[in-house]
Amino acid sequence: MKQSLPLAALCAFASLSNADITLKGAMTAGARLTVDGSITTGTNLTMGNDGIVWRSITACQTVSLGDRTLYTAVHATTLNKGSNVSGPALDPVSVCVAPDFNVGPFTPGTVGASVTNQGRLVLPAAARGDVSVQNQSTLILEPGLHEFKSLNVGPNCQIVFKPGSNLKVKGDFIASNTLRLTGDGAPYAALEVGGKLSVGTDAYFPMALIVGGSAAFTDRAYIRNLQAASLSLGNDCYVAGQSDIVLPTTKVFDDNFNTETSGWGYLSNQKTLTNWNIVAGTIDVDGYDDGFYGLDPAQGRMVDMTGSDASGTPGSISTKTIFPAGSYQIQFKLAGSLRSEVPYTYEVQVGFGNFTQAIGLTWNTPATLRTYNITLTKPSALTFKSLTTMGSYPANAASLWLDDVAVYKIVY
Ligand SMILES: [Ca+2]
Ligand SMILES: [Ca+2]
Repeated sequence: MKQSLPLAALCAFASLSNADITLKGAMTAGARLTVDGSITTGTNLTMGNDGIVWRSITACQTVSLGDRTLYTAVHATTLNKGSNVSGPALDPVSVCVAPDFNVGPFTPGTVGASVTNQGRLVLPAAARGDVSVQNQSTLILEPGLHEFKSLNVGPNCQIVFKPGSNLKVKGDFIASNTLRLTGDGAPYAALEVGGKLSVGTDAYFPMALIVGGSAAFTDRAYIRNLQAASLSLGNDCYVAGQSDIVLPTTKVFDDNFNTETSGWGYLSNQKTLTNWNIVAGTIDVDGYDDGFYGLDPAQGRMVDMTGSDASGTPGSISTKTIFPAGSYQIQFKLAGSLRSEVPYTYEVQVGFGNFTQAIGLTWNTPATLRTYNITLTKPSALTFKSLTTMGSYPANAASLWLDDVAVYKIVY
């Protein structure tokens, strides 16, 4: 018997399975951009430091990558790289065809709609004029095609897409900070903008997006598949893809500290660890299971980066493993001191080859995973060093908690 998938299901799959950026013109991005898929631009591409592009970069002109960028392939006329950039040599293109795609047609209406401050409006699918959504408001789109002449959105708003709802904006779509496109239909919705798209910080756009004009997102945008005339991204943006993309990495180091028993116990002042040398001061290993009330049971045991002696010498640890030169991704979790009796901000520095990064966290910050991409130019250990020296006990016997340290070798 022959089976067929409904078209809607096919389209939904297509919109979820790509995390690609396709531009007729240029793209610029700030620091720490992650793209799960590929980037294709008709002219130049410029990325800031610490970016990752998991699939290929294709540009009809120059590609400029900041320090410590990771990429898997670049096809362009010219490749400029910052320091410690990981990836294969430029694969030059001599003839390049700029991407092309069509937006519209659009058939908006003339009667607009507006949601006033802190309001909530449910809109049936229809052709409309200019639509505005003011501060802290919610616009709910019923199933069907919504066609607006333009769309303006104030800060801290959300647009809820019911399943089967799609949105076309003939003119510009302008939004302030913290706009979330949510609802069960959002990941599957088609969103088209004929004019320009300009969005503030902390945008969440989980659907495929087509923009006839320029697209601009400020810091911390989350977007999926995007086609536009050109694109500008701030810092810390993420172009998300399907969850099953296999990262080109091999795990070469992994330590969750859960089996540490040497000197085990509440306030242990430990001087040895299985996989690490303690190169300055002392550290503590504690967990919820020894009665350390602030810790998350799910983390098992963790390392407090400063021991418990009243001298308060900040701890410093270094992997016994020396990693050969090459490209790596390191991951680890850091939490605040989690001790309300010492409610301070502590700072820990991670070091790997020429790379160092100081991280300061307030006392009540939960354990958060951090990821960095680093190229070693010479064999190196991974180090964590407590930077904070506090005046007197017990404040000088606390630091950040370290857990779940992993090192991945990048494999091309
Ligand atoms: Ca642990
Ligand atoms: Ca301590």
